[in-house]
Amino acid sequence: MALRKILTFPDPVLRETAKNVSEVTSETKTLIQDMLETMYSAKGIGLAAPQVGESLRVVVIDTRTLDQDGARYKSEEMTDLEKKVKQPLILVNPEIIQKDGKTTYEEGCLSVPGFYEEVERANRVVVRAIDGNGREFTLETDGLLAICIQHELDHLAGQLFIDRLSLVKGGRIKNQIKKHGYPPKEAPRSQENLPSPEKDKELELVGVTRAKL
Ligand code: QAP
Ligand code: CO
Repeated sequence: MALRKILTFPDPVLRETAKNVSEVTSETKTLIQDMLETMYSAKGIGLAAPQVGESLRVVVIDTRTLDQDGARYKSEEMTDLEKKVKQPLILVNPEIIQKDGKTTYEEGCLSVPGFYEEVERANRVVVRAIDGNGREFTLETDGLLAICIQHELDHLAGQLFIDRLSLVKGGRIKNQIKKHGYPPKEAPRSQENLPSPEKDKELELVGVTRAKL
């Protein structure tokens, strides 16, 4: 297993139309495992293959994952329909065959780190796909899982959540990123200034001891 590099907007690979997987091979399975590892490591709830530079119709999702502060994805409890879906969810060549209702959620994306905006989506979806073992299946769901599926399927069509905002809002974000790049990634606050032998040694080297702080 290996971590893969996550591409960020404006990388052109994110704009490509992903290709169907013709057969689930050992290579596909390795990609799926790597994507799961990469998603969990990045504290994400969903990842599409184009985000790791593979222009293929492969998606991994685990909406049970909570962010470190437990806040980002809290919202409601899982719905009954969501609970019926086994996670992590692997979707190869997925198609939304039915959708209805409307819902909004403050979405983010590992390929647009640090930006979060309300996006409108269908409330309930029915999806047909192939699983990680090459078997076709159909699922029905709603809640955060349905939102995440729609977000990830957008990636397979070269679409990002910032394309679904108003021209003004989306344009501002895109221009800001192109001009100034991404905001510095915040360090895990809980670890930053904790006393530790490593930190003490670091301070010693600059001639400071913890008592003087
Ligand atoms: C898509 O997004 C999604 O900016 C998955 O600094 C998001 O996993 C679907 C993440 C919300 C439905 C609702 C984003 C992690 C993770 C960041 C993600 C960040 C760290 C995003
Ligand atoms: Co995304």
